[in-house]
Amino acid sequence: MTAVQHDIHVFPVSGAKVPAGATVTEVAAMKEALQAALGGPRGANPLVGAVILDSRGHTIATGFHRGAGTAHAEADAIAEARRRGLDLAGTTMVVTLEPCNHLGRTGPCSQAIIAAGIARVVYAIDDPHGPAAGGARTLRAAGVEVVAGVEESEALELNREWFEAVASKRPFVTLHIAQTLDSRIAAEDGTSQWISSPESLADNHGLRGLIDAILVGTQTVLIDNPRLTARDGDGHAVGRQPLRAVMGLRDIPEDAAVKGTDGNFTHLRTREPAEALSMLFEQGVRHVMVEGGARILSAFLSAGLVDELVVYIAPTLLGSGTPALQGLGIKTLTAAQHWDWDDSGGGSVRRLGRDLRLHLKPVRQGTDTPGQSHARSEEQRLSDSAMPAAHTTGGH
Ligand code: AOF
Ligand code: ZN
Repeated sequence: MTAVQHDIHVFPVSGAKVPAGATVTEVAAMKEALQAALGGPRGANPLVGAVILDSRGHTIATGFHRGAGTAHAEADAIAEARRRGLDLAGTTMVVTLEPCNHLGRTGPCSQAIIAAGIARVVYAIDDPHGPAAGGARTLRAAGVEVVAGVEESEALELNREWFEAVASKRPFVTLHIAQTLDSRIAAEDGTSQWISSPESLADNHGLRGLIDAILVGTQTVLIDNPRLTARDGDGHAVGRQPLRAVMGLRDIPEDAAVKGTDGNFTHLRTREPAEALSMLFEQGVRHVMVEGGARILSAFLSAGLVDELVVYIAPTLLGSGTPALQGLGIKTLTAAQHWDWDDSGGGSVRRLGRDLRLHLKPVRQGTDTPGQSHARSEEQRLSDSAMPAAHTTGGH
């Protein structure tokens, strides 16, 4: 933790001119904003929180980003203030990310801040995403006072996986597992519907509405023939539909349900997670949900290419059948993969009907929890010839 508890501090990070340091009140507001950010889901966009302070330093509005396609945190906070009939002239916006400068699906936040008459912006970390970056410059040019770098390491930690995905030009990866208490995803005879409760299925279909693509292996298509659409409780396809992606070398039957009729389908002829991700990135995918089967889940985990884990556990035992994972090339406990509870996007542990929903993020090397890199060592890889190919050296 940083020791900023008193006095005036300056945190220059952008190399740009810093007009003043942040006050103790603003640092406290930044902690509030970081907390508010956790209300949103992870994915194509970072978690972002914003707090507006009046001239006496009192919080008058709080906002956060609810995922790609929805209002940005700054706009959300401004809208809340407007709903309450507040005048924002002369106020301070404290936000966990540099306000965006682009007209994306929403925005640009820099213009919304200027238009609202906000006098001062305190933010935590620069936006690394080329098209959106540059908000600080625009704000300063319009005469808004800007302070950058407040609680910067906390803001980096908040979105560590997102920053890494942006830097390596690959989609953010959510891995989804629906399993029994004893980690089976299908019974001995191959039956797998319906392990999860209707509440878990609804939750998963909600996630499908937020992502850009959903990915399974050819094996899953050949055995389960899934549709991979986002559906409501009645089974009707609803909302924005993710790209349906299947990876693997085998051909996909003409009549496979996943092909659909809307053209929103792609076959990635590779067994390598890193290659599949770069193919998806080239097709514009910024958030992919990997749904299975066991080989694909294991290959992504082995490669250290999972940013977020969502596990639905049904209180059901099978005792035999298909295990959720096929082996991660781990031979000894010290080589185990460690995961952290992720409090964002609905929390780390939740009951959904009869099921439990667990939400986790990777433990990083160099963080304070004991853990190993999630990427497999060359030695592990060579000693495990049964694994599907996973040749990336990237990872956590
Ligand atoms: C902000 N505030 O709350 C977020 C920002 O597709 P769009 O229009 O939502 O833009 C997404 C990009 O905007 C994202 O990659 C990141 O650079 C920035 N996210 N910016 O000012 C926010 N979520
Ligand atoms: Zn924005």
